[in-house]
Amino acid sequence: MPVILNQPWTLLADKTEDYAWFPEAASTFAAENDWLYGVITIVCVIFFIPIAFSLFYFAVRYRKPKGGKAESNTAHNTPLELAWSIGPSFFLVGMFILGAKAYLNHRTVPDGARDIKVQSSSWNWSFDYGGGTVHPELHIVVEEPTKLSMRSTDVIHSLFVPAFRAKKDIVPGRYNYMWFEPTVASRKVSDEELAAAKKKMKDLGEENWNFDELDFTPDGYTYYDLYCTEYCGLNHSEMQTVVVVHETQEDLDAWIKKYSMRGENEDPADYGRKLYSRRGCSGCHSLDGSKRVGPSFQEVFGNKRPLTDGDVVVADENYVRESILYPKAKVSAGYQPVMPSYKGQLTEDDIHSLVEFLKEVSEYSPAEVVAGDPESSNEEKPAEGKNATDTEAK
Ligand code: HEC
Ligand SMILES: [Cu+2]
Repeated sequence: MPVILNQPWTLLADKTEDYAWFPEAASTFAAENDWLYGVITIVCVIFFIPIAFSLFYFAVRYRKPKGGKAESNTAHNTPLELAWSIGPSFFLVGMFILGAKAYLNHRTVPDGARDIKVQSSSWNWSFDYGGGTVHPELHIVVEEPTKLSMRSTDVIHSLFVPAFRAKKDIVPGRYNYMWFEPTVASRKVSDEELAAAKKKMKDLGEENWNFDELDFTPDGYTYYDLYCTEYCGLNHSEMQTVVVVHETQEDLDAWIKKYSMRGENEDPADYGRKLYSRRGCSGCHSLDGSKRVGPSFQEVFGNKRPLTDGDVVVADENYVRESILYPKAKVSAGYQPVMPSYKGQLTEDDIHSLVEFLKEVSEYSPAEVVAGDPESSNEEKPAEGKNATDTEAK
């Protein structure tokens, strides 16, 4: 028998979470924040109802018929005025004190908090765990205070983890920080469940992991949402990632190690593909030829690229390297110079892997200059011809 007939309340129980006042509470801030929010809401309602009611009541009660003569005003009622000024101010001062205490708690990082460097850019998050490990997911340890040292490379972003009740703006040109202490660890899903999900993603041909559909990460951990809550341009709503809370420091260290660098026998192009999604290139560069904020990688390597200053260059290894380290040195025609520099953030091996990956995904079309250069000649062969055979061989 379907559950709904057998035990209808279980259906409701499953749903209550969806309609709850607040998202799940998973940090030391949550209880106090929610309580204070509740108190302030109740105070507001207590005042709002009698005020709104009196407004309508008096409007009706003292209505005069058309053409009636207006009565003279009563100018003062001192006891009444004192009562309605002093009475509510107690509530206001009380709310201020409670709010200020909570705010100071949010701003006072406890000693010994683990420091993670956060870089935000339109529309990516990257978390630096030290030792060259950078990843778009935030991974921390349960019951350990964590500090985020945050900066933005372009516009104002704001980091928000609803389950932690923690949120802070990130302003370009200065560091900002926040902290929190998670109280509920992520769960690890079974290997079978993870394998099934991986297969499904592969069958669907998903380029990236589909977080809307799956409530765990590609490493099999359940997660909390983290997103940008400051409108920061076109794809602002997609500037989201996840927080995974590890049970132990050892578990986190193992995870960090897994992402620290290219595996010993790992093919550079395969690793480049990982960096492509891990380091945020995928937010601006597609692989299927469609134009995002930047040109599709399908059309880059080996092709003639028109620049905004009218020059045309062939996208060889050095050009790609320069584009990654000094994106503003040569700007592709038809695009804004908004790519962040990855100088100091990618190792030479990372760049090499990205170059190999670009070679793999690029479609070589010697006949045309992709963004349309009026003087493009159809005969001239680009210097980097190797890629042509690469692509044809497939
Ligand atoms: C915020 C969006 C953004 C991100 C993130 C980004 N790029 Fe770009 N990229 C652009 C834009 C826009 C251009 C074109 C303008 C220019 O040349 O600077 C570009 C240009 C390039 C070019 C030159 C392409 C051409 O037309 O010849 C390469 C190569 C490149 N990016 C590689 C990367 C790699 C590798 C990453 C990740 C490590 C990355 N980009 C991340 C926006 C981005
Ligand atoms: Cu943002």
